[in-house]
Amino acid sequence: MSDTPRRALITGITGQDGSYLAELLLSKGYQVHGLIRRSSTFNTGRIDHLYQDPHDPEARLFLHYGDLTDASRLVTLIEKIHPDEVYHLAAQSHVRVSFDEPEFTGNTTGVGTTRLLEAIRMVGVDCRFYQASSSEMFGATPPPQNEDTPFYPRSPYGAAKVYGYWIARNYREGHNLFAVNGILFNHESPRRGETFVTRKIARAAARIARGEEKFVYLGNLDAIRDWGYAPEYVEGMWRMLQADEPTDYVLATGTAYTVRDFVQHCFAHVNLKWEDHVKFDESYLRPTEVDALIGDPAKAHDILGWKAQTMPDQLARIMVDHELGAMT
Ligand code: NAP
Ligand code: G4F
Repeated sequence: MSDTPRRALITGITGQDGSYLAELLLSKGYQVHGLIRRSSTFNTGRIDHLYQDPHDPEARLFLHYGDLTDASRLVTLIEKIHPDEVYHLAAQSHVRVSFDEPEFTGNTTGVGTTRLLEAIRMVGVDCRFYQASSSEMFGATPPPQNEDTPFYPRSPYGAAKVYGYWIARNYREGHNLFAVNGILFNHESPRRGETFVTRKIARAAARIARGEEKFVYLGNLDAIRDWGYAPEYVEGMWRMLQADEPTDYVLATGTAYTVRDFVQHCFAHVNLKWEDHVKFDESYLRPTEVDALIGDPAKAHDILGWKAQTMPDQLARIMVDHELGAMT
Protein backbone atom coordinates (compact mmCIF):
# COMPACT_ATOMS: atom_id res chain seq x y z
CA MET A 1 0.00 0.00 0.00
CA SER A 2 1.30 3.49 -0.91
CA ASP A 3 2.03 5.90 1.95
CA THR A 4 1.46 8.95 -0.27
CA PRO A 5 -1.09 11.09 1.58
CA ARG A 6 -4.41 11.73 -0.10
CA ARG A 7 -4.65 15.31 -1.37
CA ALA A 8 -7.68 17.47 -0.61
CA LEU A 9 -8.43 20.96 -1.88
CA ILE A 10 -10.73 23.08 0.29
CA THR A 11 -12.18 26.29 -1.13
CA GLY A 12 -13.40 28.50 1.72
CA ILE A 13 -10.78 27.12 4.12
CA THR A 14 -10.76 30.42 6.05
CA GLY A 15 -14.50 30.12 6.80
CA GLN A 16 -16.27 28.35 9.65
CA ASP A 17 -16.68 24.98 7.91
CA GLY A 18 -13.37 25.13 6.04
CA SER A 19 -11.45 25.50 9.29
CA TYR A 20 -13.14 22.49 10.94
CA LEU A 21 -12.79 20.42 7.78
CA ALA A 22 -9.07 21.24 7.52
CA GLU A 23 -8.63 20.02 11.12
CA LEU A 24 -10.53 16.83 10.36
CA LEU A 25 -8.62 16.01 7.15
CA LEU A 26 -5.23 16.75 8.72
CA SER A 27 -6.15 14.41 11.60
CA LYS A 28 -6.90 11.72 9.01
CA GLY A 29 -3.48 12.11 7.37
CA TYR A 30 -4.48 14.09 4.29
CA GLN A 31 -2.32 16.66 2.57
CA VAL A 32 -4.61 19.70 2.69
CA HIS A 33 -4.56 22.57 0.20
CA GLY A 34 -6.67 25.65 0.87
CA LEU A 35 -7.75 28.45 -1.44
CA ILE A 36 -7.49 31.84 0.25
CA ARG A 37 -8.34 35.34 -0.95
CA ARG A 38 -5.88 38.16 -0.80
CA SER A 39 -7.20 40.75 1.63
CA SER A 40 -5.75 43.93 3.12
CA THR A 41 -5.94 42.44 6.62
CA PHE A 42 -5.20 38.89 7.76
CA ASN A 43 -8.14 36.58 7.07
CA THR A 44 -6.67 33.33 8.37
CA GLY A 45 -7.69 33.71 12.03
CA ARG A 46 -9.74 30.49 12.03
CA ILE A 47 -6.84 28.38 10.73
CA ASP A 48 -3.79 30.06 12.25
CA HIS A 49 -3.58 27.29 14.87
CA LEU A 50 -3.07 24.81 12.00
CA TYR A 51 -0.17 26.72 10.41
CA GLN A 52 2.75 24.62 9.19
CA ASP A 53 6.01 25.87 7.72
CA PRO A 54 5.63 25.04 4.01
CA HIS A 55 9.42 24.45 3.80
CA ASP A 56 9.16 21.64 6.34
CA PRO A 57 9.27 18.32 4.44
CA GLU A 58 6.64 17.02 6.91
CA ALA A 59 4.22 19.89 6.16
CA ARG A 60 0.73 18.81 5.08
CA LEU A 61 -1.13 22.14 4.97
CA PHE A 62 -0.60 24.51 2.05
CA LEU A 63 -2.45 27.74 1.27
CA HIS A 64 -2.82 29.22 -2.21
CA TYR A 65 -4.12 32.61 -3.26
CA GLY A 66 -7.08 32.49 -5.62
CA ASP A 67 -10.65 33.60 -6.11
CA LEU A 68 -13.82 31.99 -7.42
CA THR A 69 -14.12 34.76 -10.01
CA ASP A 70 -10.70 33.92 -11.52
CA ALA A 71 -11.17 30.89 -13.80
CA SER A 72 -7.60 30.65 -15.10
CA ARG A 73 -6.24 30.61 -11.55
CA LEU A 74 -8.56 27.72 -10.68
CA VAL A 75 -7.21 25.77 -13.67
CA THR A 76 -3.57 26.33 -12.69
CA LEU A 77 -4.30 25.34 -9.10
CA ILE A 78 -6.07 22.12 -10.04
CA GLU A 79 -3.16 21.32 -12.37
CA LYS A 80 -0.62 21.99 -9.62
CA ILE A 81 -2.41 20.22 -6.75
CA HIS A 82 -4.01 17.29 -8.59
CA PRO A 83 -6.43 16.74 -5.71
CA ASP A 84 -8.09 13.43 -4.90
CA GLU A 85 -10.97 15.24 -3.19
CA VAL A 86 -12.28 18.78 -3.69
CA TYR A 87 -14.49 20.34 -1.01
CA HIS A 88 -16.10 23.40 -2.54
CA LEU A 89 -17.16 25.52 0.43
CA ALA A 90 -16.30 29.04 -0.73
CA ALA A 91 -19.26 31.36 -1.27
CA GLN A 92 -20.79 34.71 -0.46
CA SER A 93 -22.76 32.90 2.22
CA HIS A 94 -24.81 35.64 3.89
CA VAL A 95 -28.48 35.59 2.90
CA ARG A 96 -29.31 39.18 3.94
CA VAL A 97 -26.23 40.54 2.15
CA SER A 98 -27.23 38.65 -1.02
CA PHE A 99 -30.20 41.02 -1.38
CA ASP A 100 -27.76 43.96 -1.43
CA GLU A 101 -25.27 42.21 -3.74
CA PRO A 102 -27.32 39.85 -5.92
CA GLU A 103 -25.02 39.98 -8.94
CA PHE A 104 -21.85 39.40 -6.92
CA THR A 105 -23.56 36.56 -5.07
CA GLY A 106 -24.60 34.94 -8.36
CA ASN A 107 -21.08 35.33 -9.72
CA THR A 108 -19.30 33.78 -6.74
CA THR A 109 -21.81 31.43 -5.09
CA GLY A 110 -23.37 30.30 -8.39
CA VAL A 111 -21.04 30.64 -11.39
CA GLY A 112 -17.95 30.19 -9.19
CA THR A 113 -19.02 26.56 -8.83
CA THR A 114 -19.06 26.13 -12.61
CA ARG A 115 -15.59 27.68 -12.89
CA LEU A 116 -14.22 25.14 -10.43
CA LEU A 117 -16.01 22.20 -12.07
CA GLU A 118 -14.76 23.32 -15.49
CA ALA A 119 -11.21 23.54 -14.16
CA ILE A 120 -11.50 19.93 -12.95
CA ARG A 121 -12.94 18.80 -16.29
CA MET A 122 -10.40 20.70 -18.40
CA VAL A 123 -7.38 19.43 -16.45
CA GLY A 124 -8.88 15.94 -16.51
CA VAL A 125 -8.10 15.19 -12.88
CA ASP A 126 -9.84 12.13 -11.43
CA CYS A 127 -11.23 13.48 -8.14
CA ARG A 128 -14.32 13.50 -5.96
CA PHE A 129 -16.23 16.76 -5.57
CA TYR A 130 -18.31 18.07 -2.65
CA GLN A 131 -20.72 20.93 -3.35
CA ALA A 132 -21.83 22.98 -0.32
CA SER A 133 -25.53 23.09 -1.07
CA SER A 134 -27.96 24.62 1.38
CA SER A 135 -31.36 24.18 3.00
CA GLU A 136 -31.94 27.77 1.87
CA MET A 137 -32.72 26.21 -1.55
CA PHE A 138 -36.00 24.88 -0.07
CA GLY A 139 -37.04 28.42 0.81
CA ALA A 140 -40.83 28.60 0.77
CA THR A 141 -41.46 24.84 0.54
CA PRO A 142 -42.86 23.76 3.91
CA PRO A 143 -40.99 21.37 6.24
CA PRO A 144 -39.95 18.69 6.81
CA GLN A 145 -37.52 18.93 3.90
CA ASN A 146 -35.51 16.03 2.47
CA GLU A 147 -33.58 15.19 -0.72
CA ASP A 148 -36.85 14.91 -2.73
CA THR A 149 -38.38 18.21 -1.58
CA PRO A 150 -38.83 20.75 -4.40
CA PHE A 151 -36.72 23.91 -4.27
CA TYR A 152 -38.31 27.36 -3.94
CA PRO A 153 -35.47 29.77 -3.13
CA ARG A 154 -36.38 33.06 -1.46
CA SER A 155 -33.13 35.00 -1.84
CA PRO A 156 -30.42 35.68 -4.44
CA TYR A 157 -28.22 33.44 -2.29
CA GLY A 158 -30.79 30.61 -2.41
CA ALA A 159 -31.17 31.01 -6.16
CA ALA A 160 -27.37 30.90 -6.64
CA LYS A 161 -27.18 27.73 -4.53
CA VAL A 162 -29.92 26.07 -6.62
CA TYR A 163 -27.79 26.81 -9.70
CA GLY A 164 -24.73 25.34 -7.93
CA TYR A 165 -26.71 22.25 -6.97
CA TRP A 166 -27.83 21.58 -10.54
CA ILE A 167 -24.48 22.31 -12.15
CA ALA A 168 -22.83 19.82 -9.76
CA ARG A 169 -25.46 17.22 -10.68
CA ASN A 170 -24.91 18.00 -14.35
CA TYR A 171 -21.18 17.27 -14.07
CA ARG A 172 -22.07 14.02 -12.27
CA GLU A 173 -24.52 12.92 -14.94
CA GLY A 174 -22.90 14.52 -18.01
CA HIS A 175 -19.18 14.15 -17.27
CA ASN A 176 -19.20 11.16 -14.92
CA LEU A 177 -17.65 13.16 -12.07
CA PHE A 178 -18.08 11.80 -8.54
CA ALA A 179 -19.94 14.94 -7.43
CA VAL A 180 -22.20 15.11 -4.38
CA ASN A 181 -24.45 17.82 -2.99
CA GLY A 182 -24.48 18.09 0.78
CA ILE A 183 -27.75 19.91 1.50
CA LEU A 184 -26.83 21.23 4.91
CA PHE A 185 -29.23 22.88 7.31
CA ASN A 186 -27.93 25.71 9.48
CA HIS A 187 -24.89 24.71 11.49
CA GLU A 188 -23.12 26.95 13.93
CA SER A 189 -20.18 27.09 16.32
CA PRO A 190 -17.98 29.56 18.17
CA ARG A 191 -16.31 30.10 14.76
CA ARG A 192 -19.54 31.24 13.12
CA GLY A 193 -19.32 34.64 11.40
CA GLU A 194 -20.32 37.41 13.84
CA THR A 195 -23.25 38.66 11.72
CA PHE A 196 -25.15 35.35 11.57
CA VAL A 197 -27.93 35.34 14.10
CA THR A 198 -26.74 32.63 16.52
CA ARG A 199 -23.27 34.14 16.96
CA LYS A 200 -24.73 37.62 17.21
CA ILE A 201 -27.08 36.50 19.98
CA ALA A 202 -24.45 34.49 21.86
CA ARG A 203 -21.99 37.42 21.77
CA ALA A 204 -24.64 39.86 22.90
CA ALA A 205 -25.78 37.68 25.80
CA ALA A 206 -22.19 37.41 27.05
CA ARG A 207 -21.41 41.10 26.60
CA ILE A 208 -24.64 42.17 28.29
CA ALA A 209 -23.97 39.77 31.17
CA ARG A 210 -20.61 41.48 31.65
CA GLY A 211 -22.17 44.92 31.56
CA GLU A 212 -20.45 45.91 28.33
CA GLU A 213 -23.70 46.46 26.41
CA LYS A 214 -27.35 46.83 27.29
CA PHE A 215 -29.25 45.85 24.15
CA VAL A 216 -29.05 43.77 21.00
CA TYR A 217 -31.05 44.69 17.89
CA LEU A 218 -32.61 41.86 15.91
CA GLY A 219 -35.08 41.32 13.06
CA ASN A 220 -37.56 38.46 12.68
CA LEU A 221 -37.75 36.36 15.86
CA ASP A 222 -40.40 33.99 14.46
CA ALA A 223 -38.24 32.29 11.82
CA ILE A 224 -37.76 28.56 12.47
CA ARG A 225 -34.38 26.99 11.86
CA ASP A 226 -32.79 23.57 12.39
CA TRP A 227 -29.51 24.49 14.07
CA GLY A 228 -26.73 21.92 14.43
CA TYR A 229 -23.06 21.96 15.44
CA ALA A 230 -20.59 22.60 12.61
CA PRO A 231 -17.79 20.11 13.55
CA GLU A 232 -20.31 17.26 13.23
CA TYR A 233 -21.41 18.49 9.79
CA VAL A 234 -17.91 18.54 8.28
CA GLU A 235 -17.57 14.88 9.31
CA GLY A 236 -20.71 14.29 7.23
CA MET A 237 -19.12 16.04 4.24
CA TRP A 238 -16.12 13.73 4.43
CA ARG A 239 -18.33 10.64 4.69
CA MET A 240 -20.20 11.69 1.54
CA LEU A 241 -16.97 11.56 -0.47
CA GLN A 242 -16.03 8.12 0.95
CA ALA A 243 -19.33 6.52 -0.08
CA ASP A 244 -19.54 3.91 -2.87
CA GLU A 245 -21.78 6.01 -5.11
CA PRO A 246 -22.19 9.77 -5.60
CA THR A 247 -25.59 11.02 -4.47
CA ASP A 248 -27.07 13.94 -2.53
CA TYR A 249 -27.71 14.10 1.22
CA VAL A 250 -29.49 16.29 3.75
CA LEU A 251 -27.63 16.92 7.03
CA ALA A 252 -29.81 18.29 9.83
CA THR A 253 -30.80 17.68 13.44
CA GLY A 254 -34.50 17.34 12.62
CA THR A 255 -35.45 19.77 15.41
CA ALA A 256 -37.29 23.08 15.13
CA TYR A 257 -36.25 26.19 17.05
CA THR A 258 -37.35 29.76 16.52
CA VAL A 259 -34.89 32.63 16.69
CA ARG A 260 -36.79 33.63 19.86
CA ASP A 261 -36.12 30.18 21.39
CA PHE A 262 -32.41 30.57 20.68
CA VAL A 263 -32.42 34.04 22.26
CA GLN A 264 -34.22 32.71 25.31
CA HIS A 265 -31.72 29.86 25.80
CA CYS A 266 -28.68 32.12 25.43
CA PHE A 267 -29.95 34.75 27.87
CA ALA A 268 -31.22 32.18 30.38
CA HIS A 269 -27.72 30.66 30.38
CA VAL A 270 -26.36 33.94 31.78
CA ASN A 271 -29.38 34.40 34.11
CA LEU A 272 -30.90 37.27 32.16
CA LYS A 273 -34.45 37.92 30.99
CA TRP A 274 -34.13 38.35 27.24
CA GLU A 275 -37.16 40.64 26.98
CA ASP A 276 -35.20 43.32 28.88
CA HIS A 277 -32.38 43.36 26.33
CA VAL A 278 -33.68 42.55 22.83
CA LYS A 279 -34.96 45.34 20.59
CA PHE A 280 -36.38 45.20 17.09
CA ASP A 281 -34.58 46.74 14.10
CA GLU A 282 -36.39 46.46 10.79
CA SER A 283 -33.14 46.76 8.83
CA TYR A 284 -32.49 43.10 9.72
CA LEU A 285 -35.67 41.99 7.96
CA ARG A 286 -35.35 40.49 4.48
CA PRO A 287 -37.48 41.34 1.42
CA THR A 288 -38.54 37.70 1.41
CA GLU A 289 -38.04 35.48 4.47
CA VAL A 290 -37.63 31.73 4.75
CA ASP A 291 -40.14 30.98 7.49
CA ALA A 292 -39.32 27.40 8.42
CA LEU A 293 -36.47 24.97 7.73
CA ILE A 294 -36.59 21.56 9.46
CA GLY A 295 -34.56 18.79 7.87
CA ASP A 296 -35.12 15.08 7.58
CA PRO A 297 -31.62 13.52 7.70
CA ALA A 298 -32.79 9.87 7.42
CA LYS A 299 -30.87 9.17 4.18
CA ALA A 300 -27.55 10.34 5.66
CA HIS A 301 -28.20 8.16 8.69
CA ASP A 302 -29.08 5.07 6.62
CA ILE A 303 -26.24 5.29 4.07
CA LEU A 304 -23.49 7.20 5.87
CA GLY A 305 -24.26 6.32 9.49
CA TRP A 306 -24.28 10.07 10.20
CA LYS A 307 -26.40 11.55 12.97
CA ALA A 308 -26.30 14.98 14.62
CA GLN A 309 -25.38 14.74 18.30
CA THR A 310 -25.63 18.34 19.48
CA MET A 311 -29.11 19.81 19.73
CA PRO A 312 -29.85 23.56 19.59
CA ASP A 313 -30.17 24.11 23.37
CA GLN A 314 -26.73 22.56 23.92
CA LEU A 315 -25.36 24.53 20.96
CA ALA A 316 -26.58 27.78 22.55
CA ARG A 317 -24.69 26.93 25.76
CA ILE A 318 -21.50 26.02 23.84
CA MET A 319 -21.59 29.33 21.97
CA VAL A 320 -22.33 31.53 25.01
CA ASP A 321 -19.67 29.77 27.09
CA HIS A 322 -17.15 30.43 24.34
CA GLU A 323 -18.04 34.13 24.30
CA LEU A 324 -17.74 34.34 28.08
CA GLY A 325 -14.35 32.61 27.94
CA ALA A 326 -13.12 34.75 25.07
CA MET A 327 -13.64 37.89 27.13
CA THR A 328 -11.94 36.83 30.35
P1 NAP B 1 -18.33 31.27 5.72
O1 NAP B 1 -17.84 31.14 7.12
O2 NAP B 1 -19.03 32.49 5.28
O3 NAP B 1 -17.06 31.02 4.77
C1 NAP B 1 -17.10 31.34 3.40
C2 NAP B 1 -15.72 31.11 2.80
O4 NAP B 1 -15.77 31.44 1.39
C3 NAP B 1 -14.62 32.00 3.40
O5 NAP B 1 -13.44 31.24 3.47
C4 NAP B 1 -14.48 33.11 2.36
O6 NAP B 1 -13.24 33.72 2.36
C5 NAP B 1 -14.67 32.29 1.09
N1 NAP B 1 -15.00 33.11 -0.09
C6 NAP B 1 -16.03 33.98 -0.22
N2 NAP B 1 -16.01 34.53 -1.45
C7 NAP B 1 -14.95 33.98 -2.11
C8 NAP B 1 -14.39 34.16 -3.41
N3 NAP B 1 -14.93 35.01 -4.30
N4 NAP B 1 -13.30 33.45 -3.75
C9 NAP B 1 -12.73 32.59 -2.85
N5 NAP B 1 -13.20 32.39 -1.60
C10 NAP B 1 -14.30 33.09 -1.24
O7 NAP B 1 -19.29 30.03 5.36
P2 NAP B 1 -19.54 28.64 6.14
O8 NAP B 1 -20.59 28.86 7.16
O9 NAP B 1 -18.23 28.06 6.51
O10 NAP B 1 -20.22 27.79 4.98
C11 NAP B 1 -19.43 27.03 4.06
C12 NAP B 1 -20.25 26.78 2.81
O11 NAP B 1 -21.42 26.05 3.14
C13 NAP B 1 -20.74 28.02 2.09
O12 NAP B 1 -20.77 27.73 0.71
C14 NAP B 1 -22.14 28.22 2.60
O13 NAP B 1 -22.93 28.93 1.66
C15 NAP B 1 -22.58 26.78 2.73
N6 NAP B 1 -23.60 26.49 3.75
C16 NAP B 1 -23.43 26.92 5.03
C17 NAP B 1 -24.36 26.59 5.99
C18 NAP B 1 -24.21 27.03 7.42
O14 NAP B 1 -25.20 26.95 8.16
N7 NAP B 1 -23.02 27.42 7.86
C19 NAP B 1 -25.48 25.82 5.64
C20 NAP B 1 -25.60 25.37 4.32
C21 NAP B 1 -24.65 25.70 3.38
P3 NAP B 1 -12.90 34.97 3.36
O15 NAP B 1 -12.57 34.34 4.69
O16 NAP B 1 -11.75 35.62 2.70
O17 NAP B 1 -14.13 35.82 3.42
O1 G4F C 1 -28.26 33.41 10.88
P1 G4F C 1 -28.93 33.78 9.61
O2 G4F C 1 -28.41 34.98 8.90
O3 G4F C 1 -28.90 32.48 8.70
P2 G4F C 1 -29.75 32.03 7.41
O4 G4F C 1 -30.35 33.18 6.72
O5 G4F C 1 -30.68 30.95 7.86
O6 G4F C 1 -28.60 31.44 6.47
C1 G4F C 1 -27.61 30.57 6.99
O7 G4F C 1 -28.07 29.24 6.87
C2 G4F C 1 -28.24 28.76 5.52
C3 G4F C 1 -28.75 27.32 5.60
O8 G4F C 1 -30.15 27.32 5.67
C4 G4F C 1 -26.92 28.84 4.81
F1 G4F C 1 -27.03 28.34 3.55
C5 G4F C 1 -26.44 30.28 4.76
O9 G4F C 1 -25.17 30.34 4.13
C6 G4F C 1 -26.31 30.80 6.19
O10 G4F C 1 -25.27 30.10 6.81
O11 G4F C 1 -30.49 34.04 9.88
C7 G4F C 1 -31.30 33.07 10.51
C8 G4F C 1 -32.67 33.67 10.79
C9 G4F C 1 -33.31 34.37 9.59
O12 G4F C 1 -34.65 34.00 9.52
C10 G4F C 1 -33.19 35.85 9.89
O13 G4F C 1 -34.23 36.65 9.31
O14 G4F C 1 -32.51 34.70 11.77
C11 G4F C 1 -33.28 35.83 11.39
N1 G4F C 1 -32.72 37.02 12.04
C12 G4F C 1 -33.38 37.79 12.95
N2 G4F C 1 -32.59 38.80 13.34
C13 G4F C 1 -31.51 37.54 11.85
C14 G4F C 1 -31.42 38.67 12.67
N3 G4F C 1 -30.48 37.15 11.07
C15 G4F C 1 -29.33 37.87 11.12
N4 G4F C 1 -28.27 37.48 10.36
N5 G4F C 1 -29.21 39.00 11.90
C16 G4F C 1 -30.24 39.43 12.69
O15 G4F C 1 -30.10 40.43 13.39
